[in-house]
Amino acid sequence: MTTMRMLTTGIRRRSAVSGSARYSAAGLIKRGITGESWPRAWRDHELKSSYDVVIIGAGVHGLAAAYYLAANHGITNVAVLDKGYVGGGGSGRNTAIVRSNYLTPEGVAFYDRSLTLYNTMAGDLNINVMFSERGHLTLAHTDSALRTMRWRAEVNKLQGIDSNVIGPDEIKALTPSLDTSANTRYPILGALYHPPGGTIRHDAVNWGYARAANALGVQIHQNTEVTDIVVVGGERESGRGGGGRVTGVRTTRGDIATPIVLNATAGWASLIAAMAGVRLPITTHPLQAAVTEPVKVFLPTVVVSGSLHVYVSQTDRGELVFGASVDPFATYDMRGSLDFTEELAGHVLELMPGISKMRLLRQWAGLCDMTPDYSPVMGFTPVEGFLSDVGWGTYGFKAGPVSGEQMAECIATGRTPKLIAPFALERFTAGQLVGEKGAAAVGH
Ligand code: PYC
Repeated sequence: MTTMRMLTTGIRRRSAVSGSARYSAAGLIKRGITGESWPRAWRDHELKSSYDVVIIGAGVHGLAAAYYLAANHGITNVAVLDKGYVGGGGSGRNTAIVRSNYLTPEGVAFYDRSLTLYNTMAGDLNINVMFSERGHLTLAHTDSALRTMRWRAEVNKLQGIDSNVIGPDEIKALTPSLDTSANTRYPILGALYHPPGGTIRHDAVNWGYARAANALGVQIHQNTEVTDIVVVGGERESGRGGGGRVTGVRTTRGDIATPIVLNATAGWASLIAAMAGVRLPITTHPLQAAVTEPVKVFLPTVVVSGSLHVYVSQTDRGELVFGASVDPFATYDMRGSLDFTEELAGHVLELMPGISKMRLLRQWAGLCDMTPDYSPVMGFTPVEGFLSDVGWGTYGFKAGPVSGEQMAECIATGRTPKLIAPFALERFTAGQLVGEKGAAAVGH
């Protein structure tokens, strides 16, 4: 394996933005008084002809990987390429929910590390990420759903995660606007309650990582589309993804030589992997979301109903943000649809009939790369120097920090960290799936 070990100068944590006077409270007051504008959070650069690491995708995963490469491993000759803009893909289109109440021990440990990083992010990156640890309720409307919630609670508790099953009275006390009466089509029988879950401002997370990575010397190249990945040796032409070694990438702004390419894309992950001759077990589906007009705060928790295919939370601005399951067909199209809105509104009103007068303001969609076991594909691939951090389904945002941290370690040491070992591509041939479907936010 090509590794970056030779490039590291030992593990160290650096942050060029924390404590920087440019972003201090005094700086904020000064700018408020003088009207002076803020410095650019990240700079534009000419594309260099070579980098030690090229990361494809300037979303939370790619930016976090770049940041941790620089901050934890001293690897700064890194380019993050994106065909669009920073956080313009799934990282800016999600519903900003974070949690670690997964179903498998592997999933729980992994997402818990992400939550830990989210907890310290405001200080680490010196940016207000508006983390709101408001508690997360996954409602159960059937006996089988309740059984899954109990199962998850036990797996969670074994790993020290705060997560337990509560009944309708406790649910009502936590979230009075929910209809917990027995007179509904699908009465609420109980819920998995996960107090550490909540929401965080997704744009601030993207910008925080971008700014911090840039301050440490990483180059972020927006509007720079990768058109091919150069692999020498191997069997790329045969389409079997056998071997070979990465030597560079071709982009719409020129060619780059590099020994390491990290695929940190969402929506286009299988197309990028195919450029290196790697086949991924992924199908891509749109996921729609919607937001209402702002109203006074009344919904104190995140509410998810797998049976009704809906999750909802209220932003600090007062809007309700809703999501559902992915559209049931594979496409790269990101248009919203009236079908979705109608269905979503119907299900939300079954949960909270009191909000029937609220108006929907807008809806949007993002792309989700779904794997057969609802877990990601992380780590090395059969092509030397080509690594993957993909297959994030509808749960990619919450995994951004830990994925960046672990992929940076993987690249820097040339070894697969324990936390991501279960998510290797080989699991699909070895038959060792990490089945997380029961812990996806909604049924898919
Ligand atoms: O898995 O918690 C989740 C989630 C929320 C929105 C989409 N997925």
